[in-house]
Amino acid sequence: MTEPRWRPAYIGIGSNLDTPAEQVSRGISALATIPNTKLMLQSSRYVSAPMGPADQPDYVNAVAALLTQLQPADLLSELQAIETAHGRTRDGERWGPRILDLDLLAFADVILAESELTVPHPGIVERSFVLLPWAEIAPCYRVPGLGSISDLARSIESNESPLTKID
Ligand code: A4P
Ligand code: MG
Repeated sequence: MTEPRWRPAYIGIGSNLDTPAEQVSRGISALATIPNTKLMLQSSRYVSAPMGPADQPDYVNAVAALLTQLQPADLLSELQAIETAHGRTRDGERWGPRILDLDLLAFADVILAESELTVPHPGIVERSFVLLPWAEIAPCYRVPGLGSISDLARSIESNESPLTKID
């Protein structure tokens, strides 16, 4: 279901398998093909050590800003279809390695707390690999219930393991 107004949505892109930097770029290109949706901005790509199980390769992450006429659940379905088309399987361990992970970080001023879709994404506040790229493209966006991206990014910068910008 679509509606006339265009609302912002922010997508976290991550990969740590099969040339992750390229997977992230391909994932971002695929976002531009979602119906009734425009890719507005994309951050640089960053490398970081894995959060969670340490016996997996480093991750490459980025954040993209969309404008969409889709409902949040329909946008999530589109993201999952892109993950599957890019070879993502869902039988791995929690926080285990993956070819392409597309998380819906936030959707306009929407707050949802369902297992199929929780927005804002619950991991935002402790993840520098989300907040630092997001701050590049949307520092003034206020995450519903949490505050501005620039404030959230500033509060995590000092106590998190480093990110390396690759472009
Ligand atoms: N779901 C609920 N809310 C959302 C949302 N906002 N966005 C549901 C996306 N999905 C959402 O997702 C599991 C279920 O969550 C879906 O069925 C969906 O309906 P998934 O993508 O299959 O599972 P996952 O990604 O393995 O789990 P999870 O807990 O989302 O993992 P994360 O949080 O994505 O973490 N380290 C670094 N450095 N960089 C990373 O990107 N990523 C992870 C994965 C671990 N360590 C990392 C990184
Ligand atoms: Mg995920």
